[in-house]
Amino acid sequence: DLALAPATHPAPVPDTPRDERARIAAHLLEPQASISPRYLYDPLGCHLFDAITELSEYYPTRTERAIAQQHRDAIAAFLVAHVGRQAPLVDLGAGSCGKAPFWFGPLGCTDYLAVDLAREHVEHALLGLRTRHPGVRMRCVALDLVWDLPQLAAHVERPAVLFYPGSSISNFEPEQAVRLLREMRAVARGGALLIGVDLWKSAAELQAAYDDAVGVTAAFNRNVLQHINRLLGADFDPRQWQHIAHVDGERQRVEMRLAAIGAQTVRWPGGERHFADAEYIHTENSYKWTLDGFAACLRQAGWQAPRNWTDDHDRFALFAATA
Ligand code: AVJ
Repeated sequence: DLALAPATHPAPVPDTPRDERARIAAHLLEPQASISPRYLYDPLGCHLFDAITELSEYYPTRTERAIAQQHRDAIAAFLVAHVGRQAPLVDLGAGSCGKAPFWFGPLGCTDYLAVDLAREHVEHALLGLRTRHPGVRMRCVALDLVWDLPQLAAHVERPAVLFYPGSSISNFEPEQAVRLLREMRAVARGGALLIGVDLWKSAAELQAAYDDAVGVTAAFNRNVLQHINRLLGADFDPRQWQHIAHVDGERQRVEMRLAAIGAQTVRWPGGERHFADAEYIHTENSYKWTLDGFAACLRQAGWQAPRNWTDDHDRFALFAATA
């Protein structure tokens, strides 16, 4: 039946900038294939990450919240002593703006700047926040922290508190973390920093947190392949890839990987990559710091008087420092 014969048209070219497609393809073609963790966060990926933060095994989110609640007054006192009350609060990677409002009261915040790549997501969150905090002026700046952080300085007029929670800094190599922290210091205009940092702990705890029993993290990781399929026009079959959380004690990081279940070839317009059985794609690093190690990292980036607050098990730390 001719009507049912497959059409032989070229694969549609996806609506992704050419250089971005080239970058994604180049990383897939490296001897050690990789996908940038930024691609974990398409709309479904954002929901899956929110689900991760609810998992009993995933300690960072709830531990950070507990530290903030327990040490709110001391942390606020440290920051206010340096920047005074009513300093602008700059939320880096604001997302749903779920964490910053906790600090509006303690810091006497009247000016909130939410910074995130996903402008629409943030604008939506700000709609609800504005009615609950009528005294706080709220703005959104859409930019990529990795490449365009220095541009943020143009939006900050006076000494500010920079807020970088959730151990997002974990995704960066230590040298890159120092570079970003140095750029943050320039944005703070003599202000201060409040940053959440995940700490090194037993391999068993890390393994459980990054390979949970229900498989939410596995879904989060495999979903990156769907996202790449859309961006690149690739034909990854997520069913053929296994989630692996690899704890690297030497580098003090957890690596997320996707390992091929059986040999397979992945194709996209203009390229293809063969994967042997069990060959893996590296999708994320999550660096774990020590208290001393991160204090040294802050100082190296020019931040002064670093202080930290932790939970009873030293699982996670909130650090504050002055510019
Ligand atoms: C958002 C980078 C802090 O490393 O814990 C969670 C991302 N990956 N589970 C982390 C993540 C797998 C998360 N960060």
